[in-house]
Amino acid sequence: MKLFILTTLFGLGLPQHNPHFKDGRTTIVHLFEWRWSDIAAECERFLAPKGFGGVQISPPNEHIVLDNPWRPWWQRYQPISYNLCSRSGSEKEFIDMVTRCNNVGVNIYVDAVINHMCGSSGGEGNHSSCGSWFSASKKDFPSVPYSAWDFNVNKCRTATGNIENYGDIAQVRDCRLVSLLDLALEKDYVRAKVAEFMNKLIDLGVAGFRVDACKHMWPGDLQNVYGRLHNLNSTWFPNHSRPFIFQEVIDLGGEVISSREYIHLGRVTEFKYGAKLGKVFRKWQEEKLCYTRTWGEGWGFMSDGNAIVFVDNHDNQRGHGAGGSSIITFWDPRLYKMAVGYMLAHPYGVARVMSSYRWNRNFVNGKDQSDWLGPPSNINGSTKAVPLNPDQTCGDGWVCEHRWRQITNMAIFRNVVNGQPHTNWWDNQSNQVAFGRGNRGFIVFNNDGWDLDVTLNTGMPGGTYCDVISGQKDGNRCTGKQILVRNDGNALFKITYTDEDPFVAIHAESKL
Ligand code: AAO
Repeated sequence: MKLFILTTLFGLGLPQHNPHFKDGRTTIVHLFEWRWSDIAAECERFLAPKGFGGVQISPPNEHIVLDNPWRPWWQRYQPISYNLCSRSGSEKEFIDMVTRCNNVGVNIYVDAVINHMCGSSGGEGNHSSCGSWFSASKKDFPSVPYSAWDFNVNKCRTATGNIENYGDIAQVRDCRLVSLLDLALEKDYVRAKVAEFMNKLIDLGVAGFRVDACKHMWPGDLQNVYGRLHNLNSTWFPNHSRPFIFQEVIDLGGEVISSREYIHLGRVTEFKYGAKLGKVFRKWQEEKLCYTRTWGEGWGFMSDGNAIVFVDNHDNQRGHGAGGSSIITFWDPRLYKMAVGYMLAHPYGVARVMSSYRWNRNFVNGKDQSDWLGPPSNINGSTKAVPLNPDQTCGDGWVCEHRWRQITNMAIFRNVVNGQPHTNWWDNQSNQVAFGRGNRGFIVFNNDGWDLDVTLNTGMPGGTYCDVISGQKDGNRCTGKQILVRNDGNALFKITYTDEDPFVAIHAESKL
């Protein structure tokens, strides 16, 4: 417990580890491929009222535009310049989004692609989101400007110039990741250009960055770039606030580069989290939910104050990146709601919820041939708006997991129990578990193939509480299950294994 408090304080104590959430909010949502105008509206109409802390947005800078395959989502991971016009919108729309989200207390975190520019076979011309000319073969990007001098060429020792062996540290950092032209971040000029781009965003009001592909950059180079960053805009953040930095480093163990090399610089993506949680909820390899009593550092994850956690991300929900087939996504909604519910109930890490779009999957020999398909789009390739259905879910192929009642309500749960310890653990030595968060919240899961019917000590004050999974509190009644907590804190829970959602959660603000 002491260790928990210490690491939490330590983590938040490091300046670039603090997400600067407002008003006790705790959760980030990745609105993958959303347009800026839709995000601005979503901040005002949904994210702020429901207590979400911030949005991770897709890369806002100019990117390549590809015809073959047609407008893949991943074209945005191929920068052409640092102009702020992308598939999600113009600079004007970007500024409007940041302003409107900040004004309602929702932070914006930018996905910063600073390791590379476009692929080496990206051609020459104006196939870019703002129409800027570039030449991949000449490594010429006049809109930055970068020229051939600004890329790692002679430093890379592989015959192809690409990363061929993840066991060779220098190769991973000095050669091209999937042929993407690798910026020479050791050069003062490149560092200055990258920092100028990030500072422009900071000055406009963003709260921080998801830094893409950090494994492929030397920690010292990143430290130099981060050291050049401005403090956050004091219109919306306290004076002297440092930008929140969370770094994408895929470390499932067993590779020469470890996430530990980056934790002094900012938080790091804990990829083991979703990979393991997937195995637990799928009951693969003898995993059981009861083993998660020690979830967090006890499972070999990085320390709490350094971690950003997620059940799936935009890569591994479609077979890119890492984690493999254990990753649970919206395609398995029942398991997904439980896994996200577990993450949001548990105190470990800064949590990020994924918000996706549907695509037509096409598996051939276990591999999805359509994993490249971009967001719902119009004939001309422009991204579609996110329309709302009468029941407040999203239409036109946008999944909006963050609007699923169970997930929204668990994001609220996380806010209500913020700062409370993990308490009152119970398990049946199988896949039925329960735990509390001090006297502010309690959650019970039944992922076994039989019913749960048990009286548990919730640690909560006596009273009648609304389950926020099967429904929620609506005035002075519950729209779903009702849980009676006796004055001694005990309550009877019944969850049949056929329940639509076999878990129950109550918290201080769901009390009648
Ligand atoms: C596209 C095409 C390429 C083409 C390129 C250039 O697909 O064929 O060559 O354009 O023309 C995204 C897409 C890419 C796309 C790229 C650019 O995913 O398909 O390439 O945009 O448009 C590595 C990196 C990690 C990266 C991940 C995808 O370390 O940083 O690959 N993620 C980020 C973004 C991602 C983006 C980029 C980076 C590039 O989130 O969306 O790419 O900006 C091991 C290593 C990992 C490595 C994976 C790659 O993982 O550890 O570091 O990730 O391999 O597969 C087990 C192991 C695990 C291993 C895993 C592999 O689980 O335990 O360690 O297997 O599956």
